[in-house]
Amino acid sequence: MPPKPTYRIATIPGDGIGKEVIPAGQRAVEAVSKRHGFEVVWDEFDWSCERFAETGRMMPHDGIARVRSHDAIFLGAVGFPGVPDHVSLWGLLIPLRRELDQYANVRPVKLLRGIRSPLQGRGPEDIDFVVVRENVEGEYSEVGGRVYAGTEREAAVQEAVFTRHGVDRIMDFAFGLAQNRSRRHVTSATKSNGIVHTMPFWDERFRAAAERYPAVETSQYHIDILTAHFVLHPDWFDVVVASNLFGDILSDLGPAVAGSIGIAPAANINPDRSFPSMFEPVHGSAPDIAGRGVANPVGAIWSGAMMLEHLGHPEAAQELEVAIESSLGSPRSRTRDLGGSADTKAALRAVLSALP
Ligand code: GGG
Repeated sequence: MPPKPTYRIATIPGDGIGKEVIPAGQRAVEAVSKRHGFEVVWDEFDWSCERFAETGRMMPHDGIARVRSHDAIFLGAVGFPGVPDHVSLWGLLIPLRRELDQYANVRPVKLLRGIRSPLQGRGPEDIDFVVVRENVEGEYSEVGGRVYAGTEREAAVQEAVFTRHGVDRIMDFAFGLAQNRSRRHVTSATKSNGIVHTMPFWDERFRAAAERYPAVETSQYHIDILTAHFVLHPDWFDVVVASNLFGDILSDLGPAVAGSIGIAPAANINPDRSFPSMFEPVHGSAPDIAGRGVANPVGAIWSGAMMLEHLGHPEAAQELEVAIESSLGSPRSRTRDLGGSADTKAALRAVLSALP
């Protein structure tokens, strides 16, 4: 008998509810791994704001080298009161995404059966799209600085960086994804009326990509009206391609119209597979509910499903997604953000017991 494939996954629970939802995601992945004949070995790293308080660093100097040869990374949440948010993000999440060249952040938005959208009259057939966020450049940039700090003349300058290489490859990723979906449509998020250099360039590269994918239909909207369309016409969208900042904002708004950010998954993908990809729920560390055992584990479990798909186990991933959806049918299996009464453990148990 051939040996079972074994995957080494680096887990970084991180901060706040990350520590509560990642163990739930691990249990769910293990449950399907048995049925699908592969094994998962977890290496846990305590990189977090707590570690920062003890050592002055979110992760050790050689942190990237320590996770570079894993098959994937499973991350919880980053950020906690006491450490400035830009310090925690630039000390952990952003270096991981950049140094492992995870340039495509894929964030599905789907209204699952059993969940009520806050939008009146909208059902699962109306909300099913994917936000593809450029993940390693754009508005998230270290270029800039402060001058005349602490004086009346103080000024802060922040440069956005959009390269042809970076924009073209995220466009190709988004169009490639759309080409394999039934609706074959890509919407670009822009702001080329106000942002006078980078966004007209983004639009130009979007048009160039559209020519390479004649089977895919396109639309583009300025980000301001696009947010309104997310609420008023979520059924217009299939794949939405956006810069780093716009994609971050849209991928919180999207899950909100699909019922809760607590269920939203994300994959930070290195498409050429020269580095491990990283899977994380979209939500943050939620300090207001951390430590109470009431966080929604679905975002982490669904991110685990995306990881299994990436590792080459689409059937296992599909089983998990179906189990998530069927578990959400009963209010007793849903956490409070979804109007239910379950705690994290009960919500996990419901997913596990919905597996075949
Ligand atoms: N699990 C995702 C997380 O912790 N996100 C924190 C956050 O603020 N991220 C900002 C970003 O993704 O750009």
